[in-house]
Amino acid sequence: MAEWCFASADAQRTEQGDENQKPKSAPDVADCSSREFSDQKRLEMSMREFVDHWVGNSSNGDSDGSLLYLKDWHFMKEYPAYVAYTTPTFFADDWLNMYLDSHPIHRDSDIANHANEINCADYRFVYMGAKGTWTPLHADVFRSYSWSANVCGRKLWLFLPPSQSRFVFDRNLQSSVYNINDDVSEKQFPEFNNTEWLECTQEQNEIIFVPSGWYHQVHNLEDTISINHNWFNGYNLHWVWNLLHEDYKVAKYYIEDIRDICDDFEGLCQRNLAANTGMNFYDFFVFITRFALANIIELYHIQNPKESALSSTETANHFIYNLMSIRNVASKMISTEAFNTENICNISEQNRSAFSDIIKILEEESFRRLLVALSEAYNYINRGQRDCLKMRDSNQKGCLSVTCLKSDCNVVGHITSFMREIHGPVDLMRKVKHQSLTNICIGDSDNVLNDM
Ligand SMILES: O=C(O)CCC(=O)C(=O)O
Ligand SMILES: [Fe+2]
Repeated sequence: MAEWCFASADAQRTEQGDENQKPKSAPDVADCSSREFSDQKRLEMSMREFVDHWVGNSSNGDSDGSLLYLKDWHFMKEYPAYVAYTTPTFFADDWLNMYLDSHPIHRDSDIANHANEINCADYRFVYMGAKGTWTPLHADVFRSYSWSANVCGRKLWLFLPPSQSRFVFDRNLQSSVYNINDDVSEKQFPEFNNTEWLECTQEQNEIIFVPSGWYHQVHNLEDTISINHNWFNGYNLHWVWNLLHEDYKVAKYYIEDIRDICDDFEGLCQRNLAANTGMNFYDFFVFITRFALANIIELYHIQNPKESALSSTETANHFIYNLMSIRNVASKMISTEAFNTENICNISEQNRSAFSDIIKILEEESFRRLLVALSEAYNYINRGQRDCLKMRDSNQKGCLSVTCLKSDCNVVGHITSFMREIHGPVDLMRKVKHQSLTNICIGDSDNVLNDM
């Protein structure tokens, strides 16, 4: 069970991403020597103040003792024209950042307005910290994967496999250990002694991959600058769902006693879930519906070699796997109270309109951008960057996908022949299984699904 803190300053991207609310001039600076709730204390300062502090501390050799760590700087978002780096191929299948480049994470106005900047955030960061700065024990936001590249400096990473996560929690599964190097109280964390840590030093120019759900603590062994991304895709989508589901149960538990006096109990649970976890069930459902559509379109184009610039069974299998992963998650959503008949009827218009009318979605500019991004990512993954750029230049007419070379492509007709409206996870699950997806996938895909 994840830590749950309604009003905590748990602003780091472990759970919430509240740091994204800060304007450009106020980066997220952690004071590594002070704890605030389950995270390090955050300080208000400008980038210049941060750099002056760093340079001052190292040049006069007379440190003022504070260890300031600039975290979660949305460098790519702030300086898109600078193109400091391109995402390494292994990490390019990044649904999270692709989506946030074209879509808001929340649709409900009360959540979206409340956290406007979270709503158009990304999860591509720069971290900068002097020797001795560190990040407390955590598992990453949405239980995403993360990768981290050291531009300069060195980091020490301590990892705990998910099978041992429970050992860092207290008896009530309410709070987790903050610093594994502290004298951890056996009374509070009775199983901590059972943990077995994997240790790894990351040198300059090296990249670390953090798998979903692995708790980790990180120390800068030298002055270090790194690039850090969080992302998820068809391979770890179930981790995202499992976290949302766990956090949802906690959200409900906390307000169960006011259920009877609440006009919209489910709505309140979902608002609290979005505030705590960064996304709620409806946000996630919109997300997976759109990725289902995008993957169906890509699959349609790749199935017929005459219509496809990329004809590869491997790539087709990738799209099929993605679709089965989405279907698998949709099948788990069905049994939650949030998607029972009554609550489905109460879903806000903003959310409903974002997943229900397929033709409308296909016409949206934001969906088109998502599709182009997905298509480019797979081109990049499959063919390498040079070919990918060539593909981009030959952008298509008359078709939704950049991978399609036919001007009279009928992908919209194909989709709407079996999928016009989506009312909830049941529809999504059924339609993703529809025979029309592909002639080859259904037999295989059921096996894939059984293995998931
Ligand atoms: O580099 C750090 O201090 C923390 C990085 C981290 O937690 C991550 O990339 O997931
Ligand atoms: Fe992390």
